[in-house]
Amino acid sequence: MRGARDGGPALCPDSRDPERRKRWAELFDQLDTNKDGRVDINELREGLARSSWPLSPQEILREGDTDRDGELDFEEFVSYLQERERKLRLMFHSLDRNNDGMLTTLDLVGQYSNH
Ligand SMILES: [Ca+2]
Ligand SMILES: [Ca+2]
Repeated sequence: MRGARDGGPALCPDSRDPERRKRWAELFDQLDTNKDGRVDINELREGLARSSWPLSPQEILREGDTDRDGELDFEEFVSYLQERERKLRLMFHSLDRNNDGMLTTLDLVGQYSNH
């Protein structure tokens, strides 16, 4: 049975970066307003409206919803962010020319939604 548990999304034990993972879990938790462990398009829309991300919920679902059930579960959400961060990290290195680390990839997540 899925979706009947309470509590937040489970953390993956093989995570290489627990801190980042924790941040993502918090973000997911904020988006998942009805706490069913999934983020649907309405929750995405509301969450994006509260944040400064210039992304459309349709776009996030199209890229992130790998099993096409119309919702993001936590793993899909994390995969989406990881893929996004991977791309952004490449961009980051070109932006952060003096390598002082003052740009954060999460800051950039919302700023480059080019397809
Ligand atoms: Ca939900
Ligand atoms: Ca899904």
